[in-house]
Amino acid sequence: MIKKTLLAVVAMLSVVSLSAQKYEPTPEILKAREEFSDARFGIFIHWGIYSMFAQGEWYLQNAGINRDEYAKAADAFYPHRFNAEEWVSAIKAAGAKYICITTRHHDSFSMWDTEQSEFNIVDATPFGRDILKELADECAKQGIKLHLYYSHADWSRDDYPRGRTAYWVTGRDESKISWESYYNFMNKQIEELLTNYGPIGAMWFDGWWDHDEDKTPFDWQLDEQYALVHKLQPSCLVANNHHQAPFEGEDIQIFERDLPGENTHGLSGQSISRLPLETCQTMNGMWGYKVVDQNYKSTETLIRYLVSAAGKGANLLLNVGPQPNGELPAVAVERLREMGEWLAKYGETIYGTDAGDVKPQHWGCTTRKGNKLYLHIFELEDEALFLPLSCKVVSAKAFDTGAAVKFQKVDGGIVLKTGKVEGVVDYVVELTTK
Ligand code: FHN
Repeated sequence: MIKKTLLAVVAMLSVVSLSAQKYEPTPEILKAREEFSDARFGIFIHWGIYSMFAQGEWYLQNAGINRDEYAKAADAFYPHRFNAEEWVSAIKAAGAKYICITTRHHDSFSMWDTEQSEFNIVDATPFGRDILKELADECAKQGIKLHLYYSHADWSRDDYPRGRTAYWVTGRDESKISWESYYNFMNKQIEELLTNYGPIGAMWFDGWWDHDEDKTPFDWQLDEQYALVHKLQPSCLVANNHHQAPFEGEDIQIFERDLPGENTHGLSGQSISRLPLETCQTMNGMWGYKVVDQNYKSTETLIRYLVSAAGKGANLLLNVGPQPNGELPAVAVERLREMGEWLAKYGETIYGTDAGDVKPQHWGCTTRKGNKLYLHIFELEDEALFLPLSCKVVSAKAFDTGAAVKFQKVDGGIVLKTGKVEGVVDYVVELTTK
């Protein structure tokens, strides 16, 4: 009896020490993290059969309908205007450096030719094309990185252990719930994604929160899954949108609809780690295509959001929800083009920068690259600006015209004689420092 208890304790301790094992990122991962941070701007794509209902990607759960009735949309999904070349060109023109696409969202529909389920774009639709393959090939051709969104939560499969969402979705056979089967299914899908689609920049998981209110903690067996990702592609970063501070084994910290340190949407506000940071944000109000949502943010707002993310040392992953016909909405394409025009001029002050020496202020924010400190002034009522700085400022000039900007050294920093700033998207002043 004593022997048995001792063995159980030893077994328990080894489980604890295994799961508590510290993740040591490899040199490949460290390099990939750096490249990721340097990119500063990516485009998120939420696309699936939910676009057919045109009510956003949560339609199945929000309507609380029968999963088999919902699945019939697949048989009519024929996005004949999908053109990977057009998508990638529009995204590149925006100045974005990577694309993150939903390979399988919570509704369970897979957007690639998976062997693990018939409910996928090749087998279940008359379209029959592997859009992920087309996109991956085009990304490789145009030299832009591809990241893959993958949902942990699932609202259609019988074997998925029910979480706190999709309670009202009917048609699922509760007697078939099996974590083992579901976990195996996910890992086989991940293996396909990381084997058949070329180099993948990051796996972007989402849905952990479906079990965040369980009485007994739900074990997603993430350690093993993250190890699988790194084994299949040693440079592939792991991100998980669990709305918590990062877990062991993750390479990116995600914030949703809020910049790091802010929490206006109730999904962020978690402590900020030293990992590369990324904020995902919608261009209108929803992730998946929603016909009534034409409330697109202005180009000025989007540019300032990108700049503000950079000012906090974070990337912006800006979402576009393609239409059911496969096109990106025209307004979204226009916003992308205008952001690209701005970045073509001011990209130097965004890409490859770190958060600047002065933390975000009511007037704007700062970014830094080497000995250049960039002030991004959105609006300033006063004629001059006090900057608390510990470094020495050698010169100051307007970034776009090169005209010198006068400044005066004072206790604890400098006073920059900018004049009032109004009616511009972002007045950038470049300081050379020592
Ligand atoms: O439920 C999803 C939602 O549909 C969307 O994919 C966003 C993107 O960050 N993440 C989840 C909510 O946290």
